[in-house]
Amino acid sequence: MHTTVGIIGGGPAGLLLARLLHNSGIDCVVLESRDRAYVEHRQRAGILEQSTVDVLRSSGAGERLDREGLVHDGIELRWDRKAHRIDFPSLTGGRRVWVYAQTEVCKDLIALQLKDGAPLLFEAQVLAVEGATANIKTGDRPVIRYTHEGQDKTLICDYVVGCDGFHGVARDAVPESIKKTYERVYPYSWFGILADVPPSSDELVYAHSPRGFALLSMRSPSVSRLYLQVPNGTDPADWSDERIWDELDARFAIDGDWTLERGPITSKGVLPMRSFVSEPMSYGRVFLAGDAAHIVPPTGAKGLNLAAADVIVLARAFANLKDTGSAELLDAYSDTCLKRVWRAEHFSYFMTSTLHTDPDQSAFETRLQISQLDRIASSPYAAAELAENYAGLHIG
Ligand code: RFL
Ligand code: PHB
Repeated sequence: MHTTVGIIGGGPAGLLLARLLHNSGIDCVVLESRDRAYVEHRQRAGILEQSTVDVLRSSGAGERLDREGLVHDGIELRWDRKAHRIDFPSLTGGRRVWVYAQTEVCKDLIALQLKDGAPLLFEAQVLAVEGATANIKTGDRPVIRYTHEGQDKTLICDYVVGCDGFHGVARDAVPESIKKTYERVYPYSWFGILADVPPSSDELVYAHSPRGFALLSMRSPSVSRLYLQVPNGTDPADWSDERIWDELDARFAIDGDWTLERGPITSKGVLPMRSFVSEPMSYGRVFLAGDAAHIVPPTGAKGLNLAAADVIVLARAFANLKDTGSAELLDAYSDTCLKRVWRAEHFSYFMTSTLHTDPDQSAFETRLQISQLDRIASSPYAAAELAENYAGLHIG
């Protein structure tokens, strides 16, 4: 089998790239190791930036998002038993964010792809990418080796895009001699729950507390998504529903009128936190996009949006190659993306380290966090810096 662009991974990055290439008349094949139900139900991100919403709409995947997505104009920060709202449109020249879960983005893109898009193979496990060469101009074609329906197969590609997440194989195509990785593993995790109860706030609430961080988010007007900072290695089985609600109550507590509504918990899971970047994001005819190239801790809600931004740049570069014969944009792909990636890495690190309590944290460091939060509440410039980063920067 031969294709122009072989895409490894059918998460948001791979599925969106396939849609954008299809719309530009460029053929591709998507190889996804999991089955369809798994990809459609994997509980992950929940916030879409304006630019992610724009690309989903313009690519034809925005219909249900426009019907069911919740538009949010701000977030609330809590600390020291106080609450402060950050208003995005007034601080960013009109930008806002959408609550629409990654599971729903994937369902919409998969439905479109199976209706009229390029081939999307589930349970196709990629073993390796072979023949990536440093020279994009040579005729050498990379080959994807994979297994499907119990057989070993090969896919010959003009280009390969690794959208196979942090644990994927595509990153191995970049030789160790030129690869540089940067990493930070955090000394805490997030314990996430879904609960059948209307969210107790119209907007997301990010809470700093002496007991650790908590986040109130949502999936719909009737489903809440909540997170608690917990020690690494926490077993969800050790947390009864009552203990979870009591801990959330304690961390969100403010002076004044506010109640956290409780309801049946339908899912529990623990998520470790990591910052990671692998440079460069391309080697010869192989490109990396999304979590395959970089990971952020979820406190800034950037993971899914970074993946979307990468594939927008990449799809534009492939379209330019098709239309003009120039590989200039493809050559610039890694540098173009890394500028935005490092900004998001910094913002995600900033949100994480400002709002969480490190197990070894000193009283001095806690006072610095409080002082930083006070500054955001008292200065429109500090608030605008947060709002711009959260609602999404235009870089690349
Ligand atoms: P994905 O979504 O990981 O998709 C990669 C896809 O590649 C497949 N795959 C392979 N296919 C074929 N052959 C192989 N050898 C393969 N190896 C892997 C996988 O099955 C998968 O379908 O990466 P992508 O597309 O780059 O999208 C990125 C986002 O998923 C990610 O940034 C965010 O979801 C991060 N993230 C969160 N971000 C937030 O902003 N808020 C969150 O609450 C949040 N929760 C999460 C998360 C990431 C998580 N992971 C990866 C551990 C919760 C979790 C559990
Ligand atoms: C979510 O709804 O899952 C969510 C929202 C905001 C974040 C992280 C996760 O920063």
